[in-house]
Amino acid sequence: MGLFSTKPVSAVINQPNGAQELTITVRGGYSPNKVAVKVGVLVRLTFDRQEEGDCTEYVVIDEYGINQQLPPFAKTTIEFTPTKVGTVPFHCGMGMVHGKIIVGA
Ligand SMILES: [Cu+2]
Repeated sequence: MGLFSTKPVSAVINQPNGAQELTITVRGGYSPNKVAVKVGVLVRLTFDRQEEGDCTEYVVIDEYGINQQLPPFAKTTIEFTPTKVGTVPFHCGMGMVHGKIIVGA
């Protein structure tokens, strides 16, 4: 576990072009690891992966069928539109590091 994995952080997302956009740093965890979004609006998350190795090579959002490879030292963007209010967990391919997307009305 790394530098960013201990303290939960909430983040407000900007909405340029009608989308909810945020960059999440990936280095020993996700920073921020708690993200607040609105239901029914496109979410565009850019994972800025600042490390290599197996742990964070994939990011998985089971609820939206996302299992995305994150090349080391590169930015990778995923998109989905949350369809219901609640908490959507995401995690690395091994289920070792975790984050949450809090979907609100
Ligand atoms: Cu892992």
